[in-house]
Amino acid sequence: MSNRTFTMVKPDAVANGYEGAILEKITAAGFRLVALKKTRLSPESAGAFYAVHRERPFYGELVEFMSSGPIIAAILEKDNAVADFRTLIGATDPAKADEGTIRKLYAESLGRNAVHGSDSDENARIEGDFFFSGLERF
Ligand code: DAT
Ligand code: MG
Repeated sequence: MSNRTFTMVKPDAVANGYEGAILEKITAAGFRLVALKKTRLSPESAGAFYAVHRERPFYGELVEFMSSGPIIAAILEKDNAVADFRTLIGATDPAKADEGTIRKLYAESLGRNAVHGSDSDENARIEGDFFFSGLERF
């Protein structure tokens, strides 16, 4: 089991002014920031990042949303990082997310759900590599 995961604060949460509150919740939960940047995805790069979902009916909406404004990307480190971070963010649909989770607190809707969290160690590595070079990790 790897001790790293990858996250994005999505365009809705950045636009709504929650980036600081979300990063505070992440570090307060014991995750160390290995790498961190504010950036913006082009439609092409958002489409590539979410290519696994390209046959899903919401893919076009997802790509449009994820390229609609700046995001925060980060690699996080903690024991059991992938599973513990999924617990911290809550269910994909904020209406179904547990009280106190980041999506419950800060997400707008199923499609605009404030944060991304990797779903496996392998995807955490692939997604971190998508955004960060080795020299950007500390
Ligand atoms: P998660 O982000 O919890 O890993 P996912 O990988 O199944 O969820 O989907 C990726 C993103 O796509 C999700 O964060 C929000 C969006 N999405 C998922 N299901 C959706 C749906 N039924 N309608 C609209 N957007 C959806
Ligand atoms: Mg996912």
